[in-house]
Amino acid sequence: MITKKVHIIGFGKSGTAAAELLLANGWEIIISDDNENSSLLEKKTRFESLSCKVLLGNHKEALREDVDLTVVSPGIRLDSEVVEKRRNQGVRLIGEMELGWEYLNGEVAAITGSNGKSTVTALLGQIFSNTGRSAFTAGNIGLPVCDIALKTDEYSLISLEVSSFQLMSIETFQPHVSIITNVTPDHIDWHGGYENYKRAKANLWSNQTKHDWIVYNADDNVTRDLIVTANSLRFPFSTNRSLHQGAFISDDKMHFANLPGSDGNKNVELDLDIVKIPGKHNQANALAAISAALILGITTEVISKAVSEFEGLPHRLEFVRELDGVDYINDSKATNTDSGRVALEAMTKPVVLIAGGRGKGDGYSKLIPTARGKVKKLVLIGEEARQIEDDLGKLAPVVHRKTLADAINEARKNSQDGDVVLFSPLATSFDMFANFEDRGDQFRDIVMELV
Ligand code: UMA
Ligand code: ADP
Repeated sequence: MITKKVHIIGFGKSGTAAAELLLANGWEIIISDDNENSSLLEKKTRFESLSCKVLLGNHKEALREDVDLTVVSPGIRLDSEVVEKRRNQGVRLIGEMELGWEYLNGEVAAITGSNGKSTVTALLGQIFSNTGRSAFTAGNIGLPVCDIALKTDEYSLISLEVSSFQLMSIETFQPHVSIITNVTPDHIDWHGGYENYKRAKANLWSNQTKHDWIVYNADDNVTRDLIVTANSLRFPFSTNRSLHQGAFISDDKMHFANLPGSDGNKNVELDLDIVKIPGKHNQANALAAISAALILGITTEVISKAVSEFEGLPHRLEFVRELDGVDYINDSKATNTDSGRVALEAMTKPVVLIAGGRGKGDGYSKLIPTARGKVKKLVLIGEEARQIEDDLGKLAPVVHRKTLADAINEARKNSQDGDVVLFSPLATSFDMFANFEDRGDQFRDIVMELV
């Protein structure tokens, strides 16, 4: 057997999982990473003992190796020098998602969108788990697809979150059901414009055929325009209006009209109150996940039980505690304006909003109609504090604070019985924290320590 050689770019979660998968399949592995920190050095030792070549600090030396394949981690730009060089060498270049796909078995439902991806992926994953079949929840939600690929078989059910970054480097990836939750400006800086971002999202269904399905948000004009390119069968969902074929809400019920079945189309109804996660946006998320499950033939009994047991993910409108009659809510995953908008829509009490972080370049004025009359005080932190004040400062008094702890204390001082302190940052965490989980964990810890 001729051994094939691969260059894996990036030694994070994706690169590590890709290396393990290809090692198990007899490939010779070269991994490179721009960084050289202690956790990478530790991993380097482990992988070198498995005969991999690990080159840290830059990609230069790795580029001297002739290889048959290059696997790119999603965080590596496709216009970066290392990727350009491999492309110019004529080496096949794929992302980790594509690699995992090529080894994956079973039925795949893949979820993308600007917001709601992880919630829909987790909910659908919970439904899949309740079927008793081998079930996996993976992808951008935190578990690389290469980590699960070799564990799947033809009966597996896989709920896969796919980011716009991952969608830039697929080739043959073809989920049987694709779901798109919504499209609003996000990662604009990364993609170099909204059009490029939308084009990346549309790759989700680029290989689907008329035997596959696309479940999409009919309430979102941008999504509706985008899915016109899909060859797949369409199943829209809406929280605003009835649909001839699709999922919608009416009379406190979720309706799934004209679902495909082996003996003709059928209708299914489920009580809306089985959805425990708050806000209208989460009703939309539930419609999306349930539609995919029904298309895949999962019974309403299994679905109802899983949905009613699903309490949502941490850091997404997570209720932390009540103190002095004030609710404290951790929405650290709200890293863009639209996720902040739905958070405010879901609030029924006056809001002291803690926001700020690293901006993504899309501005905050879109929040004005929802925030007007609801936000009573803005407590701002991080790099975007000035920009948020410029865009929203007319709505409510503004105060700036340097640390999250000071911001929480300020919010407490400005809130009273019947209010809510909402931490929806509207921006990423990377200016002050390791990631959104770290930011949300710190918020929760500080709030729990308030006396
Ligand atoms: N690196 C370089 N050069 C670069 C950039 C990065 O060498 O120019 C190296 C870093 O030093 C690091 C490694 O690449 O060692 C990190 O690779 P990565 O950024 O691709 O991250 P992974 O650890 O592989 O995690 C990725 C996703 N990260 C990104 O897309 C940025 C994770 O999504 C995902 O959970 C994981 O794969 C498993 O599939 C995170 C994310 O922030 C949560 N996603 C974005 C989002 O949700 O908005 C898209
Ligand atoms: P993603 O994985 O796309 O970032 P999450 O489910 O993790 O989505 O939610 C991210 C943020 O967006 C959270 O603040 C959450 O409250 C909000 N959110 C969840 N679902 C939706 C939706 N359908 N539309 C808009 N915002 C949403």
